[in-house]
Amino acid sequence: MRVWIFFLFCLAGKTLAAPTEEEPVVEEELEVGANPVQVETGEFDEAIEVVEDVIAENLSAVCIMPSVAMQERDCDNVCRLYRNPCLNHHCKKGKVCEVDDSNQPMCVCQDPLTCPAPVGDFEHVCGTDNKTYESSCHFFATKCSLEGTKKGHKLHLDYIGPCKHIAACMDNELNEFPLRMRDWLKNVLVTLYERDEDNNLLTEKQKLRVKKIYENEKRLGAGDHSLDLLALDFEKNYNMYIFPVHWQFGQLDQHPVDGFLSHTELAPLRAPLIPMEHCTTSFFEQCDADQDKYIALEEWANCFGIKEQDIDKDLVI
Ligand SMILES: [Ca+2]
Ligand SMILES: [Ca+2]
Repeated sequence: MRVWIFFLFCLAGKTLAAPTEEEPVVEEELEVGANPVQVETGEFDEAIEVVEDVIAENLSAVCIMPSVAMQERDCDNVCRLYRNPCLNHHCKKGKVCEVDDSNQPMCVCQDPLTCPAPVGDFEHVCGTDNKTYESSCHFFATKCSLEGTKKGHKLHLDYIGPCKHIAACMDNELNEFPLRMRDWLKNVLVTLYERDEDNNLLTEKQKLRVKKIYENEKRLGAGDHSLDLLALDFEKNYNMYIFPVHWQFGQLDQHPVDGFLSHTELAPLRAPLIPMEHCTTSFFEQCDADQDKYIALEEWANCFGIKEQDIDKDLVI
């Protein structure tokens, strides 16, 4: 349980209300973590193809001014010659932009040697090949070099941190996992609601739904609750858990938004969790009831004990 709480704090520190210079966040006040998806998505977009196009924008701002005396209005035309074609050309993780013979930008695999050296062990990641990579940059660069091969297709980022022995998950432990995760999802949403002063954490629709949970006096507050209490609360206040479970699915189902979670879409939630919660992999494997490698909304909801009649696609949005 302590591990779970630690995980929440780790995430909380990163994003929940991204600290600004004007408004320092006092970490001790945080009771639950941020939505991990918002925290980590950028690190795991291994299979998400970025449209490799050049956005011709604001040339005068990015060009190299050929002459100090040149008027700004003349700059655009002249600067096209000087503009770096890679400047607005985005490549997916593991690739970098290079210019071809005709000065056109293209994405090529990054040489792992060009990745920044990791600051510490915490930057290491473990691949599904059970190999430790120095950083996610090294991992994705390696994966890119294997593109088109069976090995490359099967290689995914498994979890954050160096590879280590992950204890087998016992059946009773597997049953506990959704109890705590469900409670956590609810608490994350309530905290987002409380902190959403700028209206950018939740949509109006989502806010209305969370408001009901927030104002419900029977709500079990965030804390280190026993599994018995969590189970009892789920039984008594089942309705409060329906939206949080749907909401998390919606946060993950982004590439593409199709009602299914791929391995990559699930990664932002799985990868930080696996080293601390040894049942994570078993849990998500079990969720994929038909074993098609994708977790459908129905499978997801079922994993968290949501009844079939309460599964609602509209709640995901
Ligand atoms: Ca999807
Ligand atoms: Ca499935």
